[in-house]
Amino acid sequence: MQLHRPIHYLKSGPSVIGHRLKRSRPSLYIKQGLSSLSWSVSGSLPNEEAVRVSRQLRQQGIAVTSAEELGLCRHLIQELRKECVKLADSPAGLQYAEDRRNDPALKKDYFFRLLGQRLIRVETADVFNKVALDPILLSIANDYLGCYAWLLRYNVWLNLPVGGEPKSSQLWHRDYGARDARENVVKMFLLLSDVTMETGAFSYIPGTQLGGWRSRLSPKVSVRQPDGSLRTTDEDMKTVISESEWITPVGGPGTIIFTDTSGFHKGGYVRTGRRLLFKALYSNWLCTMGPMVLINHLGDWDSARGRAVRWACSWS
Ligand SMILES: O=C(O)CCC(=O)C(=O)O
Repeated sequence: MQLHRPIHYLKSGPSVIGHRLKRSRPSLYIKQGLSSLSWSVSGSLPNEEAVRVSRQLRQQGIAVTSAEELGLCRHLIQELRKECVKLADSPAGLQYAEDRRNDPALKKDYFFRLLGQRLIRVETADVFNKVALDPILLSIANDYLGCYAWLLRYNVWLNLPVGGEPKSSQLWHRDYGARDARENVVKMFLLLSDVTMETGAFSYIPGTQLGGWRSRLSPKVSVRQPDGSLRTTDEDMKTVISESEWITPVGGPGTIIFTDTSGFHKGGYVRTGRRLLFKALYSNWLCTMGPMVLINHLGDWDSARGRAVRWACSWS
């Protein structure tokens, strides 16, 4: 994939684990090279829908599908939903999941990470890591990234209405992390509630991912956050690209969005109700956003699932 120099929205993020690891573990360069070679020799997509999704992701930076269309295990997805709803309905869970940053300008009071805000240390296979490491989902990330990708993050997201104007990730932005040709990310959002415009749908400007045909889109910076990150309001985005071209997937539980968030995106502004989803982040590199999951052990499960799962956990 031909990548342009990142534009100003993609400036370096804060120093986090991934950045430190990158400097301290040169063997990761070798690992990454081997993973690309290995995928190019032995990687493949399991079905037609996965092929379509990967192709569309490459063209647009976003592709929408469903657990059913991709042929994911129905029982696993039902179990995931049950566990996530249980977490979202628990007052103690909400307290655990709250963003505890002190800075009111950065704190996301509308957003809860129900598996916690800290590094997740995996000692056993559970429904969350089984979904994040599902071979069909992994194959799409691998195909897009052109290697056996690393699973760097997963969590359960709950968004609630708090009123006021959209802020932070509810405004248009690009993610840190994809700073050069070596660092690409792809996120997978598996919706677990009915998601509409009212309940915080994700939006994306197609083609704005690194390497995309609109990668140089440069709307006005409407907000400069205290941490230096940049945001654009809907009004300013409309001046460079018509709203009719924005992609805002809506859908019920089981809807899946794959997206490269180096492109312009926003979401999670809930007017009424709530949004519940499962998110996983895959990368071909320890991107500057940093890993938030450390997989130590999955019991017998990982060896049974094969090469892609072993690679996905292999950075840690
Ligand atoms: O909550 C959303 O839909 C937006 C998510 C987002 O900004 C991100 O994943 O980088």
